[in-house]
Amino acid sequence: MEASLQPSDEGRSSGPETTSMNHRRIDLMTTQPGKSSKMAVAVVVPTLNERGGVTDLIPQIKRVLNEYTTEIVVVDGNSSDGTANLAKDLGAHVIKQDGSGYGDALQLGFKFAHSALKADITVMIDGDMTYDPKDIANMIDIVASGKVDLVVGNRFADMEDGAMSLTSKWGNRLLSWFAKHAIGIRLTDSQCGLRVFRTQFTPTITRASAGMAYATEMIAEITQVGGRLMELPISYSRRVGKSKLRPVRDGLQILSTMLRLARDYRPLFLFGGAGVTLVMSGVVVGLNSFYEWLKFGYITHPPFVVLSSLMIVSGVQLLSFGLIADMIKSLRRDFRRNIN
Ligand SMILES: Nc1nc2c(ncn2[C@@H]2O[C@H](COP(=O)(O)OP(=O)(O)OP(=O)(O)O)[C@@H](O)[C@H]2O)c(=O)[nH]1
Ligand SMILES: [Mg+2]
Repeated sequence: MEASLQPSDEGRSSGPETTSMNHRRIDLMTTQPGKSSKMAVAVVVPTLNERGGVTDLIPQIKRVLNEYTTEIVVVDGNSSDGTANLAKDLGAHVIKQDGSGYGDALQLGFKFAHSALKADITVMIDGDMTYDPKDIANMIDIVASGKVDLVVGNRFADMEDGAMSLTSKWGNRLLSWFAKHAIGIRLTDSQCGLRVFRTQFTPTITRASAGMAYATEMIAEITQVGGRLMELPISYSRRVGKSKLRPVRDGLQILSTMLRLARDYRPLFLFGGAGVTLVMSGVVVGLNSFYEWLKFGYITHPPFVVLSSLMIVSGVQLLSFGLIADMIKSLRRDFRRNIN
């Protein structure tokens, strides 16, 4: 993934006096070397019937982040088990989601953290107690150091037996492999739901998909505008309550989102790769006919020649399209760079 544009400073909190948070703050390094400022942290938790998880999660977050100025934002998808009221009683801000979907909930929470809370750092974490809140502090410190803009957890580093089904494990591996090659996201665990980022990126990541594919889009959008990415080993446990993931449907949706991102951000890889594959397949299909023509002067199966020619011509066209799309992408990037 190319780092083309500088991250926007829009919406960045300018200091404690401009924020509505009024808890105790600690000094953390800002992105400007040598200058320290007080930073506020917002933890966004999407929930859909996660009463069991939220019961422990909110007190634990408060405990492990007590050194920070922390606000917890629970975005509830109209749970029927009383999650919203419980979260409110435990001291979280509760936003009720009008629409539905994991991505939609996160984007609502991020907007609230950015506009209403004016947080400097935003954390996202599932409400099902699969992630250990103790991992958050490390991630915050890395972002606060100013060297990285987004830290993503790697669940494969320390996973409890049975925390992820075999299908999900392989599905996640496949999606991460595809994200690496098609979009340039170099992560072992591109779908991990525990992340910490600088809130100033919020406007860049809040016009995206409503579903589970948002996890990939969020990383792609941040890195596309020059955000620096890092992966950190974290622990991952069995969830409390029922899963909301629909492995096949969500997996296919994530794959199709990745294809769209590849079209926009890596057209040469997508169209060029498909073009080269088609040309090579066309050559293989036509090889026998070519041999016959050379050796005997006639061809026994003319349809193979037609098919081979069609494949080679289409492949060259796809490759050319990839080159043109790549040129347009570069021009667009230069144009945006000039505007900024
Ligand atoms: N507000 C809201 N939250 C959602 C929605 N769908 C899922 N969530 C929450 O998003 C988080 C992630 O969903 P999970 O079911 O844990 O999905 P997962 O982590 O991929 O899968 P498992 O943890 O293995 O079941 C959980 O806290 C869910 O409650 C939704 O439509 N709206
Ligand atoms: Mg989960």
